[in-house]
Amino acid sequence: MTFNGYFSDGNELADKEVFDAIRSELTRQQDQIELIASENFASKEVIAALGCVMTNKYAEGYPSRRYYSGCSCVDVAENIAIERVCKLFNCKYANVQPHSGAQANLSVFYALMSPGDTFLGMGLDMGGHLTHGATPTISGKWFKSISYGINEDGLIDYDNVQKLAEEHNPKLILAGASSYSRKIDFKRFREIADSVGAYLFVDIAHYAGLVVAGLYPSPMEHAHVVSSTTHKTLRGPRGGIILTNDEVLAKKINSAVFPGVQGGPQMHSIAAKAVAFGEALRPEFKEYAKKVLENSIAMAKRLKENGLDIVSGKTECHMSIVDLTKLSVTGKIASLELEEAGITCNKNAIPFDKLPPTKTSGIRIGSAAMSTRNFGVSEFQKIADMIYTVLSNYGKSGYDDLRQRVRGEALELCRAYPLYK
Ligand code: DSN
Repeated sequence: MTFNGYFSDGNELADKEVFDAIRSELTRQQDQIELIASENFASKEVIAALGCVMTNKYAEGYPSRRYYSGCSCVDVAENIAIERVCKLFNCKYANVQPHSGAQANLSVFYALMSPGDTFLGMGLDMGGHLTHGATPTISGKWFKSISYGINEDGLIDYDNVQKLAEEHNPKLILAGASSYSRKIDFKRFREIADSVGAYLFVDIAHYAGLVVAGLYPSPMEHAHVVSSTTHKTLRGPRGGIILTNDEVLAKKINSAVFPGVQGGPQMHSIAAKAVAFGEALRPEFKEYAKKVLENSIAMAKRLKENGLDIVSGKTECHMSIVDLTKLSVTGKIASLELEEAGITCNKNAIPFDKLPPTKTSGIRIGSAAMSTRNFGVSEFQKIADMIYTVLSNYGKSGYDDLRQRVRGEALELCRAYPLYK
């Protein structure tokens, strides 16, 4: 395993215990079908930048305005990252320092609200993210968070969002989701926000790569502020970004990220973000995103042909939420059994789920990672059949052999499309 590229003496890690864990993780990634909708495979170049000497550098502040000397080289990397991400999303200002999506969201709250302020976010059980107001998080504890959700058809209930906005007069409305497979109407959200004088904050963590490719609506012309992670459909290193077209808000956000929420930025990670943004600017990335969407639609369609329900009836992005209520498996069992069969995904609540979040009645599947490995429509249709075979036979006689057979098929598929070779 010498792909790291940062030192070439073949001794990347003398620490055998840790190195063995890393090597095993590489093998796991190579040999399993990865359907976790929030995961992807960053390029070797991105991983090389992540493992570089910039990890040694403190650079509190922003390019040309640092609290430490010796920042000229990391300034170059951060400026490249900012310039590239602004070009990607067609926006004027970007902060590329958030260590994660959660840190990015916390920074936006810190910039735009005070403790006790009210905001609207999509409920966790309805497809929203933890940081969109769920009670165990700062977003739900330090602010008065009001949840909106989806209707019986599994679609965002915009009339209800309008009603809640009028009733609660929020300071901010947060649009975006972790498990919602349909296009979000950002224009409508902005109209609702304007009608009550609220900020519109959009979190596109899941959809960012598709937004870049023009395959999912861009919130940039509607939102006051946009956040994202960099490692999902955008296929970069783990991390967060915050974007805006408003100069005043951009300044508030910079102060909120540092010194408000974070200390020193992780400059190796910012260098890796710059590399990933460069990759996403290339025409090949649009081709990749097109495949992600085609593959996702094909997988959902095939699952439906097999008799399973997809929440909201279809997908318009890289992910689908599969409703398992017709089968005798919970989301928890399904994700465990599929892992045994060589397919990783996660349990996921379905709208109005009767089971607790630790069990759930659904799973969430996504196409971003295996599309990076060049799986096409026929491979994704095969994966849908494999999922159905495992879940519909769970607990029946001969099940263990059948699951083993699927494991073999998964391995064969993976070996046909090598990763990091
Ligand atoms: N936990 C991520 C996801 O799986 O959607 C979001 O941060």
